[in-house]
Amino acid sequence: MKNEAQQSEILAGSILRIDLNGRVPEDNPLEDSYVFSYGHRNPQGLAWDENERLYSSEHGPSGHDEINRIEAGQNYGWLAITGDATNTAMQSPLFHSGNNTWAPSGISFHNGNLYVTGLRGNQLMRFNLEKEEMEIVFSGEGRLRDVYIENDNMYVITNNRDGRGTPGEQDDRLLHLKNFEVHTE
Ligand SMILES: [Ca+2]
Repeated sequence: MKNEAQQSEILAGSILRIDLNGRVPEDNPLEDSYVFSYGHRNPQGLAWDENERLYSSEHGPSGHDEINRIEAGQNYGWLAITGDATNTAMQSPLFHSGNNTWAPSGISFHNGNLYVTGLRGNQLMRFNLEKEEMEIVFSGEGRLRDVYIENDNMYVITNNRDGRGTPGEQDDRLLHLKNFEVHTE
């Protein structure tokens, strides 16, 4: 089972691209295949920037969670490489968590930044793609599952009732963050 992510003809361990009628798009990288990229361990979130470049968040085996830029037909390394390891035939992540755990889930792009919710990390992270910096912009509400941004309004949903969290009486909740910069505990 573990080697399936390295086999581009197998759907497991892949990011798929499917048209709205369920067919394989003609310009997919592999002929007659839904596979858009492979070598993934556990992708959780996808988002596009204003130039239609695709990014993903991905859970590592223990730490080594990843943020990747996804390009057609590329191999993202699992389980041959993790963290800073490189292989000329594989793509290394833009960011990884080292020995920390982000458990990154939903992601959203806004103004040059990728916003990423964390489950076990209990935080909303902002990755500046140009400066290659990560900072925590929001925490204190437990496990966060997804983030959505529209017209300078940011929304996150908690995920404290999934059996792994410590839910409060009102969980789970949809939170409206009126100022991206504030409320870090
Ligand atoms: Ca990888």
